Amino acid sequence: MLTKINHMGIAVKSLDDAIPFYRDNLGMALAGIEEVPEQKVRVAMLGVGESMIELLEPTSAESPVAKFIEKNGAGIHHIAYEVDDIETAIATLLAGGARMIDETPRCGAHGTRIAFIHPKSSGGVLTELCQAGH
Ligand code: CMX
Repeated sequence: MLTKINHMGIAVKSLDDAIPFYRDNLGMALAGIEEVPEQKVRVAMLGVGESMIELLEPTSAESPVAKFIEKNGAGIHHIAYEVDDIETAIATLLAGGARMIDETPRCGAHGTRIAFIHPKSSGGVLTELCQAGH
């Protein structure tokens, strides 16, 4: 069902403050910066091998990322696995009793379709399914 780790999401207060460490100190390639209004975040994708790091900056106090930072501070927010067929993956997880935040896919960054599994169903790790855009 899962084909690889697509990205790790890291909550940051400010992309401008966070990007230089990843780009300049760790030497990752900055693939792009994009606002995802539906998720109330601005994201920067940085490449590492065949995977990505997604830095997440909240654009509103109502953003799930703003709430996460308020409670935990900046840090690892979620892991995203790539799937070939997100509808089938969601159906399989629901059939297995998992609690889905999204029972239908929604739009993620860079044309992806995404769905989140509730951390209470996945050992306290917010988990994202991610299907590449067509
Ligand atoms: N990782 C692990 N646990 C998390 C979490 C995270 N990122 N965010 C919240 N939680 C925990 C909370 O700490 C809380 O735990 P306790 O009950 O033990 O205190 C629990 O989840 C439920 O919290 P809640 O108050 O019911 O719900 P929240 O309002 O905090 O929302 C969540 C939590 C996961 C449902 C919400 O953040 C969500 O819908 N996330 C999915 C969307 C998202 O995160 N978008 C941003 C990224 C977008 C992108 O990648 O493009």
